[in-house]
Amino acid sequence: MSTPQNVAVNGSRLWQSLMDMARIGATPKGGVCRLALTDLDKQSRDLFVRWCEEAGCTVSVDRMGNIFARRPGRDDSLPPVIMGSHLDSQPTGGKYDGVYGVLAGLEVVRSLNDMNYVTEAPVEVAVWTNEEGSRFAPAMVASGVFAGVFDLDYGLSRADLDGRTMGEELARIGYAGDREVGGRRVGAYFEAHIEQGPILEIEGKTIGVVTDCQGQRWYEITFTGQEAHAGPTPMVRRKDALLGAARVVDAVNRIGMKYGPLACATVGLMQIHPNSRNVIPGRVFFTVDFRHPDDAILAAMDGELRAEVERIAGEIGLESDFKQIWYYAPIRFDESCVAAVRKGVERTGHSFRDIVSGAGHDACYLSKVAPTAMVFIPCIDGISHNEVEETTPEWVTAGCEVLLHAVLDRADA
Ligand code: HGY
Ligand code: MN
Ligand code: MN
Ligand code: MN
Repeated sequence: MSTPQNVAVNGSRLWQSLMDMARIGATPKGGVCRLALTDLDKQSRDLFVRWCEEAGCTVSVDRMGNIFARRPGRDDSLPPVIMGSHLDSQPTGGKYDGVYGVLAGLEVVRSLNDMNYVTEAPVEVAVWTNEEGSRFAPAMVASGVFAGVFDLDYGLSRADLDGRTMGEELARIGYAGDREVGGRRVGAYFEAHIEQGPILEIEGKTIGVVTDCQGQRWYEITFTGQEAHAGPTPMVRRKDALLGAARVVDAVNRIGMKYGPLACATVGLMQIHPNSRNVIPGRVFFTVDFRHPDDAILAAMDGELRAEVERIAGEIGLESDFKQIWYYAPIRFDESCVAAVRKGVERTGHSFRDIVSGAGHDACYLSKVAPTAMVFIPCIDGISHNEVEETTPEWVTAGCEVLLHAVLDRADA
């Protein structure tokens, strides 16, 4: 099937949709706070569904709240080519993380409508629930259920720090769908996303052809010592849980630096109990996020962390509860889909480079059930997971053009 001639996307329409969506959960510094399954997430979902129905799609929701907007193909029995990403954000998130992939997918549908072009296979735009893993851990849990990595009960039982589960919150916001999660054939999956790092911008490249995604390990650690009075308690008699956590934070950084420059090691969340100025902390809960593109190095980092946690807890006399709550190995994306992205780059003439994704994406799990690839565009100063996250209308348009060509290549294969 030959690709239609006048293939184009409407970049200003896409940019306007991004700005309209960014009003939902807008923060004073120009970012968004739309945590998964909050009322603001619901508002963004409702807006997306309305736009898709206006574009002639039929919309369905599965039991993990994943949304699928379907545009029929000439042969509707073929497995769909799906584009997608996520609408949930970090607490101090940006306007483009996730949203760009969702709305670039919608722009592809709108552009196919403008061209009056019907692809051979159906195309769908997907919104995956809780990609960020900020409110509910782990990240990417709903695309993980879709890919059969997690079972449905596990997904629905993920709870936030207040004990509210994803199942309860999906029902509360009206997105506990009736469709089974996954278990269906997908022709191909493409995710457009901002790079969330500095490489493309530094090298002056417009498109990142994403060949791989690094692996991750997430941990939850609880140190328990003894609350005591900050005044009369001698230093040598203390069981200070926060001292232990602080030493592990330093150890995490040392492990990251040791295995750098590709290693990433972060402590991002910490709860101190009782969190009072004049009480020696008796209990501290904190998280560790390790990443590396080489699984063996990720395993070595894991081993060093476990040894350090045990040593530090022993030195201070703390009880330690150490859990690895999430792991996925580095991902290599599908050759035929990466080739489709390359074709999009050739046809549009945009500058490009191959790139490994530092961030995790729903595409990592979709790659287990469908040929999958990603398209990156630069973001200003490589900053993301920050309210100042920014990109340009030119880059947004370029990435969507490449996405359109890649989708046509697979949907008309
Ligand atoms: O953490 C990540 O890589 C993604 O933003 N959830
Ligand atoms: Mn994202
Ligand atoms: Mn993110
Ligand atoms: Mn993602």
